Amino acid sequence: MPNLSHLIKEKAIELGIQKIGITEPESGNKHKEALNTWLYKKYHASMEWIVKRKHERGDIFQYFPEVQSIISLGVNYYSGYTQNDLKSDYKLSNYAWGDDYHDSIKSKGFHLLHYIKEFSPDVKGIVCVDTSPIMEKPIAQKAGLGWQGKHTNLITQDYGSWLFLGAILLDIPLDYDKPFEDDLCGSCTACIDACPTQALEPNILDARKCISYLSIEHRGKFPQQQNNLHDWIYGCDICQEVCPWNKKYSVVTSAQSFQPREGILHATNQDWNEMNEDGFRTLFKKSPVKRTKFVGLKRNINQNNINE
Ligand code: B12
Ligand code: SF4
Ligand code: SF4
Repeated sequence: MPNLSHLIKEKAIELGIQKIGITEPESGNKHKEALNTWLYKKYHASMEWIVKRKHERGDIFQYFPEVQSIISLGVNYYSGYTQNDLKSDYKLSNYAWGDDYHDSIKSKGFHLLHYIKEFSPDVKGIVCVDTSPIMEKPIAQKAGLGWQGKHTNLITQDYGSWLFLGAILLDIPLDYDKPFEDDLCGSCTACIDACPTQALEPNILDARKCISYLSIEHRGKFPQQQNNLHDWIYGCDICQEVCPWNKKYSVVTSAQSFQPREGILHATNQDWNEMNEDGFRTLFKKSPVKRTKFVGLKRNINQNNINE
């Protein structure tokens, strides 16, 4: 009979998870230090929720003391469309064109946990997708999925970086995979050069300057020196669009739920400008765009109009 780690990987593929790796948790590592430095430099902008739970985010044992294994998951969301396929001049990040990934990946994670319980009924597990206080990118690197590019996102050799990440924390030991040791960015600096707001230093992002932060997480008016969203009304994909790994290795996902909604593809500038709260609610039902709320999206559209 194959061992549990092997069965988990087979089941994950069956569930539509393209990348999976298992790693042993460790505390007091270099990522904790990097997180603290990042926070000290105020690169987190107004994301106080990161500061509040920094001890857990920097040390997984503070979050789940019994953890013995971390299963890292990667799900491909590349739809095959580009920003040029949107009718309007406004741009909306491709991760938000379809259904909310938090729901679909959580559901896959819970299926997998349920499956593990068939073999190990007393196992304690936590399914994490984005919102748990853990560092999903360094975990994925340690579990062998790929490396953190200079734009800081996790890149894989077979899908590029258009992947959502998640993790399952378990209180049982499993077979651990080798970390991904190579940095396959080489001498490339395309992401750093293309970022219109100079938000990137190699491998480090200053969220205060990042359009993704400003358009999604920032609340209220924009600071004077950071009010150019460069046509983006939700998120920003520039540093990933220019990455040679995405240009060469993106694979169109088979998940229908990540395909762009018709209402997003076909909306004109006028449609965006005239959108009311009901229209927002209908178009973005079960979409990640809900995070910014109607007022946030309107603010972003208006700001782009001012800067035109
Ligand atoms: C906070 C957050 C943001 C913030 C800050 C982003 C950031 N880079 O930290 C904002 C709002 C800006 C953001 C934007 C986006 N995000 Co976000 N975000 C997160 C979140 C919740 C936490 C990330 C975190 O811990 N940041 C803290 C910093 C310190 O961590 P770090 O980036 O890993 O930093 C490392 C490096 O700086 C490194 N380092 C420091 N010095 C050096 C030097 C060298 C030489 C090296 C090699 C490394 C190194 O050390 C740090 C630790 O390893 C994660 C989910 C999660 N729970 O992990 C999603 C997550 C990272 N986001 C995600 C996505 C999709 C995005 C966007 C692409 C969305 C969009 N299109 O608009 C953008 C990408 C912007 C970008 N270039 O990073 C995905 C990334 C998937 C992937 N393939 O990597 C995640 C994993 C969510 C998910 N579950 O899928 N995000
Ligand atoms: S998401 Fe956009 S603004 Fe943020 S670092 Fe990447 S290119 Fe720059
Ligand atoms: S654009 Fe170049 S430097 Fe940036 S992440 Fe991709 S390969 Fe690395």
